[in-house]
Amino acid sequence: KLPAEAHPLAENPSEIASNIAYHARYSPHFSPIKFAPEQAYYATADSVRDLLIQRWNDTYFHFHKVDPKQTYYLSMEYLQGRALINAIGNLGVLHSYAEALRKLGNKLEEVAEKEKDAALGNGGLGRLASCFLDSMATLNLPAWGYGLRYHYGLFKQQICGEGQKEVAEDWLEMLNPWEIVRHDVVFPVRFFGHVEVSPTGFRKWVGGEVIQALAYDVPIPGCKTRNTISLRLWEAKAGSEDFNLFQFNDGQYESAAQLHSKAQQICAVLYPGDATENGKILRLKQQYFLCSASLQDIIARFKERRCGQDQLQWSEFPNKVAVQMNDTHPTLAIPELMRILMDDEGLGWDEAWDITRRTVAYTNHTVLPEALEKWSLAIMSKLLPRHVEIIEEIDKRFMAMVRSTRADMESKVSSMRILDYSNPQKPVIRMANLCVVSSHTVNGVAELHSNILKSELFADYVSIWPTKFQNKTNGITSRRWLHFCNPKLSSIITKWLKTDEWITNLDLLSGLREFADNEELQAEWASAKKANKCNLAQYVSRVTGVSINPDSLFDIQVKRIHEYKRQLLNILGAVYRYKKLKEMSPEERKETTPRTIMLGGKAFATYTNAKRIVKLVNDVGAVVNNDPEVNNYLKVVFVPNYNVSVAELLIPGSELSQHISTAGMEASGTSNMKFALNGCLIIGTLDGANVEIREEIGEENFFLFGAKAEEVSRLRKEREDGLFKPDPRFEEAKQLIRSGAFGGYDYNPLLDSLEGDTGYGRGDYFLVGHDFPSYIDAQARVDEAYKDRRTWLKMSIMSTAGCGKFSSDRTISQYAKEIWNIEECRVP
Ligand code: DL6
Repeated sequence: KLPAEAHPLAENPSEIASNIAYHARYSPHFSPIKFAPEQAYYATADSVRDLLIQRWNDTYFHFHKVDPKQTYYLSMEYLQGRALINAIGNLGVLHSYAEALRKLGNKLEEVAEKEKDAALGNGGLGRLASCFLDSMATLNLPAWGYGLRYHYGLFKQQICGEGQKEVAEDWLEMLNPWEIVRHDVVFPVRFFGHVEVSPTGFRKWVGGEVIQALAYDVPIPGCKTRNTISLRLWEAKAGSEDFNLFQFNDGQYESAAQLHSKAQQICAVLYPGDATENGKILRLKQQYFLCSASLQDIIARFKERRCGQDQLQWSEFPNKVAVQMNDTHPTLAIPELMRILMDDEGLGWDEAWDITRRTVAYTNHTVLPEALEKWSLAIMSKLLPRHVEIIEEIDKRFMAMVRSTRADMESKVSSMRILDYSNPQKPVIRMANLCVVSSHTVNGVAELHSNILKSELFADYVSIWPTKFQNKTNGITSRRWLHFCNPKLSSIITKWLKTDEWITNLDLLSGLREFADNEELQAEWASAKKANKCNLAQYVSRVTGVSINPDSLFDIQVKRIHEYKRQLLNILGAVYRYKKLKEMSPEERKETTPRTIMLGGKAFATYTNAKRIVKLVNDVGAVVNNDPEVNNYLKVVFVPNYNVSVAELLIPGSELSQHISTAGMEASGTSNMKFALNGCLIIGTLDGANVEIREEIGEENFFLFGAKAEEVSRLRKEREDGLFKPDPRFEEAKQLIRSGAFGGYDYNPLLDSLEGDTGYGRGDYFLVGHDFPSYIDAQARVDEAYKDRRTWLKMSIMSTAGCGKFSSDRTISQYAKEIWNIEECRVP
């Protein structure tokens, strides 16, 4: 029986329980018969929303009154995960809610599990955006996130006999209690059409199809503050006037609602396939939809805050607005801002360009050539004819500037310019070049990556604009990635540091160093880890049916499946380990360190080799886990459907994690930071943020192997020239797979991609063969180190203690000071 209803802003457990009961009764989403965890989840979320809304409104009004310079973060991806624990944790009412639910006969963890992950992203780039929002709110920064409200986020991964199967993930199926639709915030977004020129030469984009962008806002509560900012997700809609009632009544149902169906396509799916021209147009539509709606909104706010002024001072705009483009996906913000300023607001080119340049900044997240976006000029001209004129003008002026100021760079102009006519039949627009030319600041996401940008990818631009390029090493939020997901370790840290201030000042973790040798701390640390491992073992058994030994070393690699991330190196290592175990006597086996190797991650649906890797891991697991001779010493498990919530379970239970990309290829990585923060040791290459993590935690606490970034091109050349001599251990591992030991699937094409001389693939472009022996040696060092429990625990404590730098609060403070020039605006 539910208790009587209470005040919506209740903060003590009894009142909260009544408030949850109120929502169960008066905002029901289910039949009024039971109050099982699912019903309890929706009623609890509604109750938390009551707490959030007042703070959210206060924040909005405070920003409106103070009118500070604001940052707008434009991203096609956000990997928010679940919101409930994060919200009540940041609001400081987690224990009260747990108690309230207990009074109602439910457990908070079970209720929280009913929430679907908001997976509006693919991997690190989207999760970074979500960590950044948490930090912006916590640091009281005047900031907003903008994105798209995809109906189907990242697919659900199922594992079957053929390997990975993708299933649509309908995260909005049962209503999203964390969003509020703002029916008053709607902007028209045009596609196709043509440019009209007036007799005075004024250019205007007209015709085509016009879709409405409708705002859905998601609250982002800061930790230990009232500030609650917004993530505004755009939904595409057609109006009732676009519905042709005459045609409908005439039985022409499809054509009657044509624009509605076009609108629906825009936000239907995250990363729709782009192999066809239709697919390409749809992706470009998504990007433009985000940019246009967001900029119209930003400009409307700029005007609203100046209403009553005689004349708008457009030169003030960059003093009030910072737009950060999360990779090149929102690049169209540049020509869109130019278009609005010139065509709608009547500014001249020079003024519009000055404003645009002072407003936008660009973060690069990859150096992989295939991930650097290029759009066909033909497609862009069809969809966005006015923007193409603007892009062509930017390109023309850029070339003229280089030629007039840097005659010595004439030979570089064709590779630096925005338009690429190297194939005159199919010219393309290079989005990264457009970003670099138009932004006031360009940044990489770890020191090594930013240096590669400066010395290789963007080197020519550096010689023109030496101060434009910066580094902003990525970070993660300590709230979600330690305090909430690992409450046991969090309490131990608070106890030993005698404060919980570390949650918002992660540098304080360094205070753990002085206790790293302390036996009492080590015992508590070990017991938290053991409890987390047992929890993880239960989960693995539930989702895979494989039972794993919580006393074995838990070794985890979870991330998108990609050849450069080298899950193949991991699985070849596992195969080698299996072979060696098989060759040992039973006595010898008993001397080894038992291991459970877990891999997880999604392969892009059309990426064949990545899907083969997923299948191989599963096939190897099926043999190893069922081999009674070795399965006490080795298990190989593929954890399906890796997402934020699964990561929150895996990371606290990890002891070793693999960050083993070919050096120079992983821009930063952020899961490396999450694992290290949770006391997990890293085996890794000198790549991305691994370099800085190793510096911070101490090289003695990091299992390093592999080629260095500066050696990679020479090694590739040697490989090409047939000078590479493979290590016999590498050959053994491949041979065992080729022999069919792991089932009848033909893995030869996958393994051939690791050979230099078959003409297949890129001839071990990712240097798996070169790094294999040093990887196996590093794994042997891991096995030895694990046998010495006290040393291992000390290394684990030192890892956590060294992670202060990797707080996204630090990263965001640096963006605020060094790129956005914005300041704290705390709600009183
Ligand atoms: O910066 C966030 C994240 C990095 O940690 C990863 O190293 C990097 O691979 C990822 N980049 C992308 C690139 N996508 N595009 N375009 O996801 O960014």
